[in-house]
Amino acid sequence: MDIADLDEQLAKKNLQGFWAMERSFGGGLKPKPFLWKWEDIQEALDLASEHVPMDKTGRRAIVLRNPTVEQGITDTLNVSIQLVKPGEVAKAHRHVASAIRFIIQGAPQACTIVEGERFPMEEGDLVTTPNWTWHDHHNGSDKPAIWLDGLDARLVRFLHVGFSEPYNHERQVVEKPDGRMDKLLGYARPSWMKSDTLTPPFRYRWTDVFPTLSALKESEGDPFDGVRLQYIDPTNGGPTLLTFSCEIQLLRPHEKLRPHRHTSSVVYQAFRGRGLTRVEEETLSWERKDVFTIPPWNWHSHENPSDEDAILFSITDWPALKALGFYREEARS
Ligand code: GTQ
Ligand code: FE2
Repeated sequence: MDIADLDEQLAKKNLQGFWAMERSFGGGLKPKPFLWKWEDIQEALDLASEHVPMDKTGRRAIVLRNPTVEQGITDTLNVSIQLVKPGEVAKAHRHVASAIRFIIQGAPQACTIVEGERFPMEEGDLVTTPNWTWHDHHNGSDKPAIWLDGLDARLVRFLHVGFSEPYNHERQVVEKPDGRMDKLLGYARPSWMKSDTLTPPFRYRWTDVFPTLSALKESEGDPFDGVRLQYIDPTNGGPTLLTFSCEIQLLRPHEKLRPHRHTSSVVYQAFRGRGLTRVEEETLSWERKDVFTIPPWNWHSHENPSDEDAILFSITDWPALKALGFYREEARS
């Protein structure tokens, strides 16, 4: 019997010789870097705003579709840009996938209600809706509310753990006072309370984050990521969420950072200014609000060739990779 005959016989019994397996790492599609220009996203939002009613899906979101991954933007993360018109409600639900909102255009009257508490959404704020927390979005302002949604939905789907549930009303009752979570997670904490969520929902105000970033402007910073902050889980000082981390970095005028690579994927949105990110053979040239992605184990480096500060917001799956023992990084010597 030759090996081809054996392979055929094994296949009939749903068996396969190890010698016949696809041996390349990962196989299939190889994720590539990709950049979306804000003007294309804005145009899509304008069209969706005109033609897609909120009751169509309950979320008016434009998904950033990286053609080199099976779905979504990386093999673990999903990113969309969501728009809620004045007076609209994106109805309440919850799911295993954790989500974050990084606000592109907001107002004090726009908010996400998470677990019965209002979290206002103003430009530059980050609001989390962690694993299995109820959430609905409202826009009580007179301009569209627009934000970047980041979710670990790709990872969740791969593992077939995508439980989700609609709420029994369009909106949650606001049963907690504004700013409750801020107070509970301050420097002095109630000794008797136990959290009823895996990770607390939280609003990281831009007006708190920006002063920290500015105060560190003269410091050396990280050789690869410059002056970078991580949004921490206030209950344990760990990453923003169990599966992914949110980060923000400032690139000073004419700053050129060193190249490195890591097994985690990153999705960036330019929040202020412009710059260049070299990824393997490509140069991604980004301006305000553009979104781009760096795949695992791709050499990359950032540069701000302009005379103004540049600020990059990012989400990255290193917490999931570290938890599983899959995280590695390497600096170019
Ligand atoms: O706003 O709850 O972009 O559940 C994808 C899934 C947004 C949301 C998305 C979601 C949401
Ligand atoms: Fe959701």
